[in-house]
Amino acid sequence: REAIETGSGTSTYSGKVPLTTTKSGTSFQLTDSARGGHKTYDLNQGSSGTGSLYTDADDVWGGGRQTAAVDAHYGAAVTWDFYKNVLGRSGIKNDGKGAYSRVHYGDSYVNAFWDDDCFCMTYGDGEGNKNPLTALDVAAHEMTHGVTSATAGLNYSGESGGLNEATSDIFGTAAEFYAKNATDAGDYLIGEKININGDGTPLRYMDKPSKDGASKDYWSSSLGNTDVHFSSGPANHFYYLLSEGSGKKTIDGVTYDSPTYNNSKVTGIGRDKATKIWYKALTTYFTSTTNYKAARAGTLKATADLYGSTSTEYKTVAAAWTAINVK
Ligand code: ASN
Ligand code: ZN
Ligand code: CA
Repeated sequence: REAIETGSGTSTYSGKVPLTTTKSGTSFQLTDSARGGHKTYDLNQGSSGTGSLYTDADDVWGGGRQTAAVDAHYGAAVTWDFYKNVLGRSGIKNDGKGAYSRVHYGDSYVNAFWDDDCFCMTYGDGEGNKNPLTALDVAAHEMTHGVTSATAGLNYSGESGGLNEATSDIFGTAAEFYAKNATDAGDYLIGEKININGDGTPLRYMDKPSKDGASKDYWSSSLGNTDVHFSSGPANHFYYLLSEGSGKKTIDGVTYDSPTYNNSKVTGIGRDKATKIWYKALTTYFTSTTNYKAARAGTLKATADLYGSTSTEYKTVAAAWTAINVK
């Protein structure tokens, strides 16, 4: 007999968190039956197969090999809840079914990824196996690759690839804010918890993407020739501007300073509306070949559907695209 249980865990990056588990016989496993049966497995430094499903005797998780699994299982649950409660989507394919996570991939592997073939997320342990890539925004970023694949199917190269990457950063960030986790508060930074640069700086910045030294702040005709993790910059910047507006702003202790291409002033409409607009565009108007110009048109249509074509929201979406040089 199996029953849905509420356990708890001590994570790497999110403090002490609740975990939804399943009791099987006398032990508990990382199977989230409240969220489509999403499971978390230990690859134990391997790089293929499914690994072993995590089990525990008392449903209090963490320590040793369990710690990264706590982050991954919690991150998948938060992302599931974000999609369900904010966007009305039930799972990656909107079919109520869970996926699975694999942690402890490889040796000193400094990345995490979504794979359409296994329909799963995988996390490395970082340099020296010391900083697993399991932070909340990273988990939501990877899971969102599954959502993009199941919806618009944005091709992972050229401008559509940048929009694919930005979609993962956008909902990764929205999910992080949604979590209201006291240890990993929401911000417009990507991967700020995983110390991927060794100096505490985040992987990416949405207010001014060029702060990472490689991402673009604005659209240009050569944008499609840059790596998708850098051509995402202008769309991340669009989302920040649409949410919070241009110029200086401090949110929960983090100071942002967002420039615009034409020195225009953008007044944000708030993150919740920006998130709903991007989601409606992604699931209604974006296709595999959507480029930046088509993304402007698609988000404007989505905004007209949601708020009307004479709304402040509509005008601000137009202004935010113009502010990243998409006319
Ligand atoms: N972590 C990377 C990403 O999700 C993996 C990749 O390059 N696809 O974008
Ligand atoms: Zn990605
Ligand atoms: Ca973040």
